[in-house]
Amino acid sequence: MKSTRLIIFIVLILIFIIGTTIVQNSSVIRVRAMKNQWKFVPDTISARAGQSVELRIYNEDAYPHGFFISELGINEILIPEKETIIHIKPKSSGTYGFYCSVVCGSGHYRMSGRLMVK
Ligand SMILES: [Cu+2]
Repeated sequence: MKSTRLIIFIVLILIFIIGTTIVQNSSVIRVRAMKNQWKFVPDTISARAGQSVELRIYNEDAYPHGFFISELGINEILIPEKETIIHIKPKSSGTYGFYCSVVCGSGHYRMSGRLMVK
């Protein structure tokens, strides 16, 4: 009976340690689509190859934008005045451009940035 409790205790400790490690390996990057400016801020973000990243992109505008990274197969709609969460895990290092993929107005074609993967 005592050994059963000890095993349960050890398993709980292991779950806690593994859970903490997973959380530390996934980083959060916050980006804003700036109101009426057709730009992402920051427009340069970075990550490590093989690392899971949670992109939290808040669209300040009252109309939708898009978030497109060709090489990673990402193309999401950024809902107006809401945060959109996108999970990425770039496998190899390099510079990946990201772009708005919804024709959103006069500044649409300059609405871009880059993801630097080391
Ligand atoms: Cu656009």
